[in-house]
Amino acid sequence: MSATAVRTCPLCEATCGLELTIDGGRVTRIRGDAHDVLSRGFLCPKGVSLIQLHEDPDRLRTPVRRTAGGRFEPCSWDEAFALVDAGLRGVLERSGGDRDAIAAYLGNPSAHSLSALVYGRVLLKALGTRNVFSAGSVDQIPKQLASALMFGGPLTVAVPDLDRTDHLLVLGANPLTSNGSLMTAPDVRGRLRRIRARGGRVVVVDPRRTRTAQAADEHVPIRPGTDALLLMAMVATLFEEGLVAPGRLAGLCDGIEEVRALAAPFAPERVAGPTGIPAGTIRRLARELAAAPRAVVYGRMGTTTQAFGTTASWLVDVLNVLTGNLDREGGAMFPRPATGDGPRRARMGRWRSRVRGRPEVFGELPAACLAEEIDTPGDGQVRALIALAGNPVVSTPNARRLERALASLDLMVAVDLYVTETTRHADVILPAPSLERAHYDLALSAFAVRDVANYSPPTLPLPDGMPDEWETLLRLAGIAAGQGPDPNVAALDDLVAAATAQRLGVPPEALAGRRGPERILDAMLRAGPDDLTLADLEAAPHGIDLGPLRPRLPELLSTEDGRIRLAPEPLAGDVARLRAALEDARAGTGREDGGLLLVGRRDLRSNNSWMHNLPLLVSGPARCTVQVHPDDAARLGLADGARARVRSAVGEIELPVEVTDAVMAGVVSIPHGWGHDADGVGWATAARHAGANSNVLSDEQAVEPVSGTAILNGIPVTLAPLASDGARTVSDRARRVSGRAGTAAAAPRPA
Ligand SMILES: Nc1nc2c(c(=O)[nH]1)N[C@H]1C(S)=C(S)[C@@H](COP(=O)(O)OP(=O)(O)OC[C@H]3O[C@@H](n4cnc5c(=O)[nH]c(N)nc54)[C@H](O)[C@@H]3O)O[C@H]1N2
Ligand SMILES: Nc1nc2c(c(=O)[nH]1)N[C@H]1C(S)=C(S)[C@@H](COP(=O)(O)OP(=O)(O)OC[C@H]3O[C@@H](n4cnc5c(=O)[nH]c(N)nc54)[C@H](O)[C@@H]3O)O[C@H]1N2
Ligand code: SF4
Ligand SMILES: [Mo]
Repeated sequence: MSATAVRTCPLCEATCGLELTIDGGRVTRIRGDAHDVLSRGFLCPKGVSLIQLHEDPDRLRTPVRRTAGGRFEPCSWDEAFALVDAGLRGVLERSGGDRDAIAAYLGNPSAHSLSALVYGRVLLKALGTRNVFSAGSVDQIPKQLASALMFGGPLTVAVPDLDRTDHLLVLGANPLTSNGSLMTAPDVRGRLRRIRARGGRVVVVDPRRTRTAQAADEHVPIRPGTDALLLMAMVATLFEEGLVAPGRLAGLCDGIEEVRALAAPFAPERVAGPTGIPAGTIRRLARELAAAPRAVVYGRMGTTTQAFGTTASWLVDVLNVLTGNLDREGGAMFPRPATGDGPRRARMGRWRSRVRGRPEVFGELPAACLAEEIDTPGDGQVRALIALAGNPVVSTPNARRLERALASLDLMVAVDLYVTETTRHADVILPAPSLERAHYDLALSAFAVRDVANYSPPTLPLPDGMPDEWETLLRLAGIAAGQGPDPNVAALDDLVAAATAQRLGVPPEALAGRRGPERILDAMLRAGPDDLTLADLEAAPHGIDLGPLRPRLPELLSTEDGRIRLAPEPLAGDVARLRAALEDARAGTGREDGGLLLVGRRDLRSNNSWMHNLPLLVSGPARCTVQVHPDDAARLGLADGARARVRSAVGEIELPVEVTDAVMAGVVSIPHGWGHDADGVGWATAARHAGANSNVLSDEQAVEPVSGTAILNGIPVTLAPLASDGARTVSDRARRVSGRAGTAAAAPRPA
């Protein structure tokens, strides 16, 4: 007898509803849930691959520990936690109780996990370290920071009201491939098609002709890292041509005149050369934006992880404000999550990183600083790392340095599904369940293009003896708090729940009978704006539609004076740096050296670093290639399909060339998340499709100064053909990689 279950896909920000067929305790089929209130049946190939993920023989199902021989072997949960307890005690003893000796890194999947969102925070608090790092500082922090400076809260991020806009200007985002980011919107293709069908216009600014650019009315190629120049020139055009019309926002805004003055030096004619966009096009883009009845500017990875990431993110919303499109239907709007708005005040600058002196932002330090905090001796040196759902060796800059640093740690504990490029350095890896857990998008519902609430219960029962991820995190928290290897997890959970209920003003009796993240979620829903309860969501397996986005200003503003700051410090102050960059570019620091600028890209059948072990997703031609424009290929003697060496200031990698005019001349593109040929990685399939790690090329010293976010787009590189005798074949590499966890050789580590 087969049964069906529905659950939300946890893999990307689109949060598609899935319908799973279950036969004899196994998931036998996955398709889109036609009744899901947001995704309406849409899904991508990754959603289907959850079956392979669940059944992947390489996925860890028991804890593993490193042996004296440098291999991983399975161990019991009690043994694993005892190792963690002893390890942490040792590190703290040697550091004289300095808790900064323990660092934590939180990876991307923790933003999709109810357990991690609720109990990750508890663990961080118990660790008591200021050395907290996350994938946010190789991703969206510039957008959050710009939003916080303008509107007050770290989560007060405006998202495009895709379903009602008449004009969408996209910069540095490829939602037809990524399925959207800081914009939870399943089926972006359909939503863009509908914009055009209602007479609207879609324009994409990107150095590559992406799938999104192909589906748009217009593609505007831009030289990497110059979006802030383009956006400033558009702002200058609006002022110059009398097109500034903030409407009702005028009375809520400070700094409009300051913005006029800041933008004045960036006339379209001056930025045309550096951006590669003709002045006439820039003026037209500004006029079209101003003229559209309802318009919105949206920027993502290409605008955040670059040299002017926070500036560009700020200017996106400056344009939305100046054209009267912020906080109005069809413009850039603020969702209203059913679980409440989260923290009102953004906190930053309370402490600095030990080595480089970078200020914390929202409680974390830049991931680009992690390696130096480990490998630089002195007081406060990091000696232990807890890595939760992250693969920083592949996803953060200067991978080689970070690898060496990880290998030198006294203790590394990972909570992860696999032995990865990162977790192979761990002493203990604690696995997490896959489909055997509950799901609610606590984080992503704050970025959805429509307000929805959708809870999924566990699809399958937990295997015998396997704790849920929240229990693992709480147990780690108890250990970190000094309660020994076997703290009372249920009692800790009661404490967390009681504190949450009190903070939210929810009577604890109302939550009786629940535990874990469900109890906390229930409390948040009850305290939220829609007066929902978890029982309401349980009764609505396809989700509850809470309607289209609605205006939320000024109520949502949490700046000190409750007004929008259009020209906040330190962004206004940093415009001097942008002016200097403009002067440099105009003086022609060109790329006559044959140098090229490297940008990233994503592929529909990939998800950062960790889905390359699923045959369904890696079949077909190799996708980790360096894309090169035909003119550059001809000039450098690079043939399509031949291997090339790509070199940057900090490293070099080798990979196949893909000659294509989809990238503009002077730009090359390599996807991140690859390079699975390291010894001891427990990914047999991924090792056969290893690719190369693009973050060997990114420079950990190159961070965007305002936010500390790594510059991952616009990296200067050179390319050279690889003499064929120097090239190792993919299968040579695969042979060096031993199979799965349990037998995989662990990374060598100095004594
Ligand atoms: N050059 C370059 N670098 C980039 C980017 C880029 O565009 N270019 N993009 C950046 C971005 S946007 C991001 S978000 C980061 C991602 O950076 P990371 O988050 O560090 O890396 P991921 O590849 O997402 O690795 C996630 C890990 O979590 C594990 N995992 C998956 N699900 C679970 C779970 O439920 N529980 C636990 N405990 N573990 C789980 C996986 O096995 C994997 O090891 O990469 C960044 N790096
Ligand atoms: N299939 C798939 N989906 C994913 C992921 C994945 O790895 N694979 N990762 C998920 C994650 S963690 C995230 S954060 C999102 C990211 O979602 P997106 O930001 O939509 O995805 P990217 O493909 O990184 O798009 C960035 C675009 O910026 C362009 N670009 C590079 N430099 C510049 C520049 O200087 N200026 C401009 N204007 N453009 C530039 C690149 O060519 C690229 O097309 O995707 C999520 N979804
Ligand atoms: S688009 Fe994202 S959420 Fe939807 S099925 Fe694909 S991976 Fe899952
Ligand atoms: Mo991301």
